Amino acid sequence: MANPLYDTLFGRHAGSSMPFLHLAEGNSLSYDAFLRLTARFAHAICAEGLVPGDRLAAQIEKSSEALAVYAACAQAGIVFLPLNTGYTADEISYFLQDSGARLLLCDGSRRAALQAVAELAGARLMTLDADGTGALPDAARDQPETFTTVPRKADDLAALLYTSGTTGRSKGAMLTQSNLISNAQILTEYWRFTDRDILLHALPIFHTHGLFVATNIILLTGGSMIFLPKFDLDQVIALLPRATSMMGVPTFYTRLLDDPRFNRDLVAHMRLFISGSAPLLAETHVAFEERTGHRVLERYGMTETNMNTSNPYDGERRAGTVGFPLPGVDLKIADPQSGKPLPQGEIGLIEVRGPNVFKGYWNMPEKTAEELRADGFFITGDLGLIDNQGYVQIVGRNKDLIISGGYNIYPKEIELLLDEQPGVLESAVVGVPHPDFGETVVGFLVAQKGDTLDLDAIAQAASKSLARFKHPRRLIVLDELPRNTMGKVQKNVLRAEYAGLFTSG
Ligand code: MLC
Ligand code: AMP
Repeated sequence: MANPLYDTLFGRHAGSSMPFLHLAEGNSLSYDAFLRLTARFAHAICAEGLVPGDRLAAQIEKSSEALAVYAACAQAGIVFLPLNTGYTADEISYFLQDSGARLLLCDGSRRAALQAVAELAGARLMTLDADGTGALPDAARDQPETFTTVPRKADDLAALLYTSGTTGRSKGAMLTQSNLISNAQILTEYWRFTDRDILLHALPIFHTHGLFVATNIILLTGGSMIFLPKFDLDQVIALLPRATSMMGVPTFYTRLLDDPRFNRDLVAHMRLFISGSAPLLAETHVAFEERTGHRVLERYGMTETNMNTSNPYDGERRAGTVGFPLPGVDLKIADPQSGKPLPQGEIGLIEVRGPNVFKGYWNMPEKTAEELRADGFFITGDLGLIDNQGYVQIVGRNKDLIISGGYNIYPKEIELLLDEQPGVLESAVVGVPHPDFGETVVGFLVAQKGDTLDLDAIAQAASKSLARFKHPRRLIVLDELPRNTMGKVQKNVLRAEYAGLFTSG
């Protein structure tokens, strides 16, 4: 195959009049129309001087055009670097500099804010608005509707996805064509997707879940997606009767369960509900089955590895577990110190190896070596065990990570910012349980001797440089941080003490 990713997922649909995307406005886009748009975009992107292997960074709203940018990158051999639409200009600046992206695509409303950071990083800037208009579509308008697919090898990079880092510096996970293809093939089979599937797609498309898991599976099968700009409860409830399947983060399912319109009749026809990206509480699993008669299928993945495990399609989907390692994925529970495999039933670090596992972190050989063993096992940072029937259970994290509504937040990044604020001696950021987002961010501050902290000003400073989803939902001043005898801050003590902050009373 000349370009495995493009040929496997996209090229096979050339000339197909079958629907690919059903849009919120009520119209549908066929595979063929989507591929013609893709070709025009590929021409317009190459006309900006990008060559195979270059990175294209995109901070754009979800739309069929935004998805066509992903396809155009695949066709032109360009590395796709999607960015959370919530990121501030400060955050974008880092991603551009680190990746050396040649082009930044952004929404027209952000052009003024991002022009300077693009220039600083030596990237060109083009706009693509949520309604599909902008400089890129303008440049693509008169371009040919076919594009000669650029040859690529299975081991070539397809995408660079940034994950937050424990030191505060984000790391670009390098995903190859074969990482994406192999995972899409395995999941399609495991979850029995076919061309008859209509997937309700309400996830963002700047992360693995919405971009690769959901979209690549549909592309591989030739099914279609009800492609919604975001998760809007009313819209999802209105459109579920037209879908066969849905993928979501746990917040989707708890929000649906909070609404009495979400009942057995509404979803009696559905084939499959899948959950991932954050733990689905066993009580949500049980409540979901009681309400709908469906058992949510929970799976476990990461940006660096795509999907690793899944509950079975036919067998028991067990609440509180993430199922079995997928075919082709080796999973071991290792001793955190020695890395040696632990006996069944013991808790240790989850390590995975397989065709799904990424190639390493962009320009960070030391970080790569720390997390990716020479024998191919990736140290996930998740703590888990394998039960006596082979189900994997995630019991915690060995990494200081907060997952809020499916978005990852590394406390260090916020602590560094809080520590810089006037009067702050030190800070600790932890995740506490939250009824909607699963976990949410709380910042604990200690003032310098004799200082009184201006919490409004501190919150304001955080909001200037951090995406909204990372903002502490509460700032709490303490006389001192709890420490163990080694002097290490005991975040577990803070988490336990403030566990009821958002969930009780
Ligand atoms: C939005 N906000 C969030 C947030 N999302 N805050 C914390 N955590 C989040 N996840 C902000 C909004 O900006 C808003 O700010 C306020 O919180 C409330 O907004 P909302 O209207 O309630 O939020 P909404 O827009 O509905 O978004 C919530 C959500 C969304 C859960 C639908 O976050 C979402 O789609 N999450 C999915 C994330 C995802 O795809 N993760 C996959 C990662 S891949 P204000 O200013 O109004 O207060 C991965 C690998 C794998 O992990 O295994 O899949
Ligand atoms: P990300 O870096 O955004 O790809 O997030 C990956 C992390 O999400 C994993 O390391 C896990 O901690 C978490 N995660 C993903 N799926 C699940 C799940 N089903 N249950 C618990 N945690 C999950």
